[in-house]
Amino acid sequence: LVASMEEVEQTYIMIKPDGVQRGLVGEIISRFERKGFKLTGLKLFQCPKELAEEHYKDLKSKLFFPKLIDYITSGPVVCMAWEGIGVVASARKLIGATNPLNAEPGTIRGDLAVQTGRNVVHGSDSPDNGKREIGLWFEEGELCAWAAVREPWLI
Ligand code: RTP
Repeated sequence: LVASMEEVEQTYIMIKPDGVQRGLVGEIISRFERKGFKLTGLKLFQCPKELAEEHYKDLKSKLFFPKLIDYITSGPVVCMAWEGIGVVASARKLIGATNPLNAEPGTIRGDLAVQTGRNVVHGSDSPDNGKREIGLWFEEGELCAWAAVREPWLI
């Protein structure tokens, strides 16, 4: 029943400024908690422009890049590190398609968003990017490797 360390992944999830402004923080966090993943890092944070640009550096050549940076730095975001078996792909499923109009009902974007440019949440797209992004957004001392005090129904 207990997962081996190789199966356990980390992902970086971020509630974007529209999610914070619209009061969706609790709703979004609770979806990951109820699924059974473990929260290992959490902070409200006003993102500097340089960090937003580094986070989205692969999109630098896109026409929407300046707008994306303005959006992400327009107000505080909620930075989170989540841990669990298959958490990277599973979190992307919980979040839903990038364009909220294509996101299935039941997903965060399917239930709570309309526009790609205001899609309320980010999730890492690979385990390597999960580690990279957690390293980018958190100082080491801000992360907690805690053990759940409960029977291992959920890991
Ligand atoms: P995310 O990184 O936020 O989880 O999103 P994603 O992988 O689903 O999508 P990606 O293509 O990496 O785009 C990153 C974010 O850029 C914004 N975007 N705007 N045409 C547009 O205006 C446009 N396209 C993308 C979205 O906020 C998207 O989540």
